Amino acid sequence: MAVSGSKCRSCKEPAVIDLPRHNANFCAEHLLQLCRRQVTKAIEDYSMFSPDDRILVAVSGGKDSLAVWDMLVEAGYEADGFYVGLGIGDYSDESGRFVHAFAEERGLTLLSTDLRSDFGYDIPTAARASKRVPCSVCGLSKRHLFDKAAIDGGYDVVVTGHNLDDEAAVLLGNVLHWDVDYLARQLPVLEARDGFPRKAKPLVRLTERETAAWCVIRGIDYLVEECPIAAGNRHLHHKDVLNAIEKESPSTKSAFYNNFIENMAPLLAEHGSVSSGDLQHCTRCGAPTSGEVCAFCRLVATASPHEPVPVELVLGRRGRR
Ligand code: Q46
Ligand code: ZN
Ligand code: ZN
Repeated sequence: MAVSGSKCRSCKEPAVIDLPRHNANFCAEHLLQLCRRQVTKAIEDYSMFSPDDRILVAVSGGKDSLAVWDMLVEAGYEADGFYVGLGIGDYSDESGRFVHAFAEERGLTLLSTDLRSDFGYDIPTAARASKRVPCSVCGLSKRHLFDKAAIDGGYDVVVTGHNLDDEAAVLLGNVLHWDVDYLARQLPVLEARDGFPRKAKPLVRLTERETAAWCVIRGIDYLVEECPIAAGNRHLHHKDVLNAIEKESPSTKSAFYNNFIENMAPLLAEHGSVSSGDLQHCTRCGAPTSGEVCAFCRLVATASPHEPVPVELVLGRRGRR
């Protein structure tokens, strides 16, 4: 990570990272300071939460979710973690170990659930049983379980580790398809409504390179390996496209995302505020749903009787997060 011969913009000591989008290099301490400032700005600008709020951080074992949990705890917020065991072979076993080690070493509260032990299925099996792409059943499962854990535990907000690269890639995908419903809801914070908790993404002003640097400097061990069934995920392709543009024209990525949030999102606000209709309680789990039984309970009913499918059988399929 060291940048030979270059100096930190703030203190002129040797730099450890160059950030072309800021047209500057930074030492370890000033990189941490930059990350803290950007996260504080995101929390304040978008009114994500206040110091009195109880926060539930969705943690996966990757750099972003552990970094955001670390940043919030360091800043004095009351933040607990929540981990979902997805049953994606060795990848899930490893990610669980990183999350548990992080929480134990710091004495933090970690809630967790496991799809296979608690609901009788895993992501490869659910994908096969429902004939859907893995990322679709995975996203549905995680959203439902994050929401339920937050509501049941009396948390004020669910925080996820989505960073600028993630959000810009999703935005590009939504723009390429002019998917107005998704665009209207692609915000750094979504207010609680219809029985769903508030959701916030404090890392939207940081790139994944910056969150990785945060973890290295802070001594956070995280799972470097990507999810094996993300291969072919179109968001990964969109990330590559944006990185190629960014290389030629630094700070385009942040301008693309930030100007959308500033200039376009307000125009879409009315579209996004349309209520999801008459929601009732799922007759099986009580979650808000437009039908009698929610999508998660329907997935459990389809996937849990199915014979377990090994992760190798779903490798390389296209997915959508
Ligand atoms: S874990 Fe799940 Fe991601 Fe793997 S199956 Fe797709 S959504 S890529 S964040
Ligand atoms: Zn410095
Ligand atoms: Zn349900």
